[in-house]
Amino acid sequence: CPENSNYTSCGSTCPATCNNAAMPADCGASTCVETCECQEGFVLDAGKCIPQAECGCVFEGRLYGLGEEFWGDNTCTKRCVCDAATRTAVCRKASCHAREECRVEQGIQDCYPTSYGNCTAYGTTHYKDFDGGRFIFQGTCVYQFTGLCKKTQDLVDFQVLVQNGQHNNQLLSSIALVKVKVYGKSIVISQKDPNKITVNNQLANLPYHHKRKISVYRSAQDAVVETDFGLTVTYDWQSQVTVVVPGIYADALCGLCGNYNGDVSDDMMMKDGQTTLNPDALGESWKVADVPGCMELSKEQCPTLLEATKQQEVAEKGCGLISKVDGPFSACHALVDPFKYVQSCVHDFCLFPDQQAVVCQQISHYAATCQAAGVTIGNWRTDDFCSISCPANSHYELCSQSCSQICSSIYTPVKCPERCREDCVCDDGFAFSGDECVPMAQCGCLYQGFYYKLGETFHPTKQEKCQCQDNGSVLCEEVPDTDETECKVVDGVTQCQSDTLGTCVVTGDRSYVSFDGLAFEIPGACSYILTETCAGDDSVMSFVVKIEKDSRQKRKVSTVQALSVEVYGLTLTMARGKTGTVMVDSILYNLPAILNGGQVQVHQHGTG
Ligand SMILES: [Ca+2]
Repeated sequence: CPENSNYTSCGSTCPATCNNAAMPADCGASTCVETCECQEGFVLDAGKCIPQAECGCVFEGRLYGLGEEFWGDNTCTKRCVCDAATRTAVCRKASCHAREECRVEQGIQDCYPTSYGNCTAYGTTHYKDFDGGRFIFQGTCVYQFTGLCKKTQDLVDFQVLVQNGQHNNQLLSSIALVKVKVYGKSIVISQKDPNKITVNNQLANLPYHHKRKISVYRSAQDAVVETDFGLTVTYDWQSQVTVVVPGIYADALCGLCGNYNGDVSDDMMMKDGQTTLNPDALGESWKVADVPGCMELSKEQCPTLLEATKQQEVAEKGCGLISKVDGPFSACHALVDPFKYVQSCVHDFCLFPDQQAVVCQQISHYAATCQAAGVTIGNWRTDDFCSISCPANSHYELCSQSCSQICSSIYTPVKCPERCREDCVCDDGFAFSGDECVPMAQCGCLYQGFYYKLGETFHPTKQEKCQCQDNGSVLCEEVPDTDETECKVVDGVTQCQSDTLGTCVVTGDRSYVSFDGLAFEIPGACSYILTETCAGDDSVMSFVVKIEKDSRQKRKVSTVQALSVEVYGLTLTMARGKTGTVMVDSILYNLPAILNGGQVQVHQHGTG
């Protein structure tokens, strides 16, 4: 028998529940059944015996949970809450907003939006704001894409930030990072961590759920952040970000996406309320954070645009594909006018002629728009043009509507898309687990809203160490909470480590002291790996530290000429005689430098 119940050979056919009034009137007192009967003071609720005091409220014959909010009528004019103290429903007058209507969706009556606003940035980097305004902005700092500005009680506060990529001091083509701040969570989707996200700086697999308020999942090639109040943010880990907001946010938003008041003439409004025609001025006003070396310097005009247009319009493997009369998108031309898409494709090609990906992103944007409109498109990718390399055990499909081959669908329902999309689909017998296709039997675990791959270990709290095991079960054990172990989030992974640091020292011409204290001498004057993480251990962050000694000349000692650290895909070089600076890849930074969003910090300490 379940908890708080006992077996009886002759129990009531109508045991007491939280809603006794809903019991059939003809409950025969004379008949009895073999059953598990709730103990004294407990009643049956959803198959469990719970204390009677934990029962919810009965309102007009229906049972509601403690604290649950619901509509007390079917026209959404009476909002009720099941009061936990009195266990009765307390109702007040209420109504839907102007841009909402009262209806039933998936069995739930509520106020639902009648319209949605849509703001997109794609390519290098073309913005289309909520009211349809278009501009190009390529600033590489962190900017407010959109967010709530007119705060009211009814609207949930949120903020969406974006950052363009930057590479070797060249403006790179596209949005590289999207940050969604809502309900106290900061969710980052970044080019740097494909197929993953970070939640409050903690690296996480998809899907991720926070109560019933936020859910982040993968849909085709996109990460989708969805909230319970109708905000949807989509980013493809490459270049395209889309924010959809319900109509009640009209005229309450601000940022690069504009105010969403239906009037395009007051878009490109800077933070001080002035409108501008200069996207860089607009961007600068919505800057929320600096990144070392970041700037607003959009390349809007391309001097060779005419030539580029001529070349691309006829190119078999280029922008011309979009509008080609008998091409893969011909069925779409009537529904989605290709003109603007070809234009922005040619524009991006002109700015970045040596980056094929730029053209691919533009064509892919048109392809996705066509598919969203329900058009069947032809195959437009080839092995040597915009090919998608799918991970192991998966294959590319032009029109995929799959939503079942996802491990997490075992535990929580997965939204199936209405229309098909280009996607990498797991081969038969495989399912998507985090960022890879694994045999169905090797699916992972959902635990406290996070998804973990099979075998993955994690620390939900300082005192707990858990592992995802077979069949989705999670085994946790307590870890001794001693002062020597300190847990912290390192690159989004909670790591508990000893706070005693290992130290390895190189001094002078030839002296070395190893981590474990062995002193030895090597007089050589080459480049050496001082230390590096050895392959085979995924649990630690990988890095390499190298030293370069200058070739010994007569009567000169061979001192360390340069020290380089390779970590997080960056190469940091500190060179002799260049005090106060660090070379990051090929760019010289003045100290202190904060890199990769704070993952690497370089600062001067004493004279070093
Ligand atoms: Ca406007």
